[in-house]
Amino acid sequence: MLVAITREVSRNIGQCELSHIEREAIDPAAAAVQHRAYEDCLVSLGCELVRLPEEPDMPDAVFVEDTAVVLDELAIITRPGAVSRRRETMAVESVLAKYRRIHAIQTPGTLDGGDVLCVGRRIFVGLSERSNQEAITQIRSMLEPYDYRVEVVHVRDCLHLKSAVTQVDQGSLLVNRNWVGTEPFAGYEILDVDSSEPFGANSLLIDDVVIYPAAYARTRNRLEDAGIVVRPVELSELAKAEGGVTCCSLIFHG
Ligand code: CIR
Repeated sequence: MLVAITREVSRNIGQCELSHIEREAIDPAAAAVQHRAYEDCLVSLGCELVRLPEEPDMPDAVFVEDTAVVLDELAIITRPGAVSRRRETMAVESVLAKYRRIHAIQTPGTLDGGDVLCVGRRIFVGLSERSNQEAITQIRSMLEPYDYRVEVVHVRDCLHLKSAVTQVDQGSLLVNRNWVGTEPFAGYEILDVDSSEPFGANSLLIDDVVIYPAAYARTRNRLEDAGIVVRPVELSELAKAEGGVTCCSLIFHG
């Protein structure tokens, strides 16, 4: 059974961190409606939801992906790169402790889960504005005993590794080459986002279905032309907080 941890949209999401887009007014109620539809989509694909309550003083808490990395053998609680987000990990750790042995990134390491792309036994970790080499060294010592290969990937001009690259089927990755080089991903088929949709590389693969933002119709056509089954979701309001489809859940085998 798949479990999906989610967290309700903060009423103060308008005070979220922003790095690469201009601040626009965010309607928390509209964001919550979109988030609910996203959760419904997860349920329709077989996930059992564990919903954490809204946190007025944690504007970015809906983006639970950044608080942990969950593998079959263990969970790593992150130490988010943005100081304002550090307290978000506590509630997520309480849930994950029921399912996994817990490890945690220690200071001076910083890591956002959005920088960790797991493809089978290969764990690609983005060296980004949020995640540093110290955290990568810690992850390596946590995971190599379990036979994972941890690989560093440099990202530029975007928030996280998974802003630039995600998995869309067993052997294929969806990539924005302006934000990440493809050299670390030799051996995978590379699908490029449409150049007019730079934020379109963030997709969420569940079994053999890709949850994907409705806004990126051209890239979606490319995915469908490649035989990939796509479930569009409207996430325009959360996109104003620099959020995408991976960042709103933590999905793992329960
Ligand atoms: C932040 O800057 O931390 C949030 N406003 C957005 C986080 C998005 N997280 C993700 O894509 N994994």
